[in-house]
Amino acid sequence: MPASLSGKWEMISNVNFDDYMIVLGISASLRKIATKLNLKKTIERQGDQFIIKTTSTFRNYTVTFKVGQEFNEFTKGLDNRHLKSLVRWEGNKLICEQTGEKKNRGWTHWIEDDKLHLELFCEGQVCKQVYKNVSKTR
Ligand code: ECB
Repeated sequence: MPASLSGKWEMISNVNFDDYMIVLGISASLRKIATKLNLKKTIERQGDQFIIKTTSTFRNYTVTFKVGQEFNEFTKGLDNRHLKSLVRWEGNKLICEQTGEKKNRGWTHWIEDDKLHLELFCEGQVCKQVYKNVSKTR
């Protein structure tokens, strides 16, 4: 079993988020707000189902899926696109491929040095975020 992604996490670094949002077509005014946010993640596992909540003072986004099972994703409040998404394990990395209008889109999560790492990628841009654990118990 790969290192557990479950728990509460708070962002400590965020590199190239603006360029990732630009390729998604996010407006300058929205990007200005978004780049200032301190994002948090809550990752829960219920059986073979994952629930990933991304929260902030501005907007929240939740995705629920089963590993290996394609699902319809609507990125409500983000770029508002409809995607066919598929999450799989590759070694200790949880990888999501998001098929839709934008090419080579998805994300990868893994644990390294007790930190939650996330790469958000789209059309050649990669945003790299690192989160520290803020769970009460882990
Ligand atoms: C939910 C807080 C983000 C609010 C930003 C608002 C507007 C910007 C619009 C689009 C930017 C694209 C992505 C925002 C970044 C984070 C949101 C979730 C990214 C994501 O797909 O996370 C995955 C992996 O943890 C689970 O959904």
